[in-house]
Amino acid sequence: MRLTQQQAAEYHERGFLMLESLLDAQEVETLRAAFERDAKVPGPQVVTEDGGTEVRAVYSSHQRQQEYAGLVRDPRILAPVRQLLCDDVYVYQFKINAKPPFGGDKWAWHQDFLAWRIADGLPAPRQVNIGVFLDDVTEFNGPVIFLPGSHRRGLVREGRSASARSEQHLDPDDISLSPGQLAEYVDRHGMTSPKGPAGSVVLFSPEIVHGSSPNMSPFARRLLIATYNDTANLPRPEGEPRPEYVVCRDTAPLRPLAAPFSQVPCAVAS
Ligand code: HL5
Ligand code: SIN
Ligand code: MN
Repeated sequence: MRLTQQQAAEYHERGFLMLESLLDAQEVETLRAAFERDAKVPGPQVVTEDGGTEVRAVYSSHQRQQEYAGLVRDPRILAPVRQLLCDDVYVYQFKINAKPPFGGDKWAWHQDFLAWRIADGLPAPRQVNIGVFLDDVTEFNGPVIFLPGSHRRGLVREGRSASARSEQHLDPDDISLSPGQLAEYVDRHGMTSPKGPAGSVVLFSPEIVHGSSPNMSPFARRLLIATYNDTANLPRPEGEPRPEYVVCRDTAPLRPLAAPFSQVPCAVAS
């Protein structure tokens, strides 16, 4: 379950690391079915595409679906995260970005940590994101694009824009890099988009510049993103904290399951 020294070095150097086909086809099926169920649960945790009814994102499914409660504690995922960050981590945020066929919109160029510093008073970028491919990710269905090494230059931008695209969460549109900033960053770092079969997992830094294009293909691109935070780095919101679906309140350190989530049932916490 441990990353090799070379893999850990690659994560720190490039700001992301791809683990191809970490989960098997049966597990992917289980996770997709759980998403289909969870996307039907009404509530503010479901974000729809602008002017439509299609699902753009669903938050905090790990609090409602046992497959996801298990997945975030799965040793194949939690062990590498603890290795890269520290032993005591919890899930700060959990979302599935659905990017439906023929119209899943873009996710603007941004750095996650800026969002969490502004919105939640998160002290330090002591997080690791995991992106789990629930569909095959190709050049056609809007893969996430990373600027390798951009996480090592701190935050590019300061604040958020005056108008909010969504009230439910902070959409990357509100904190996106300007065209000039992006051009300079791409000139220096280039762009790359990890692609691979469903069940692949990409670990990525909260400071790496990333974004993705709209999906004009007939294929969905459901991407699960769980963000782990160091338990010694709890958010300190200035005013009212954001809702629990977007900033998880259970900050108890997670312990890895004894076996893959598909082999050990894991009760949902709440
Ligand atoms: N939607 C997230 C939030 O916390 C922020 C984005 O990719 C993470 C920028 O509201
Ligand atoms: C995000 O960074 O939250 C969105 C990335 C994506 O789903 O393409
Ligand atoms: Mn992001």
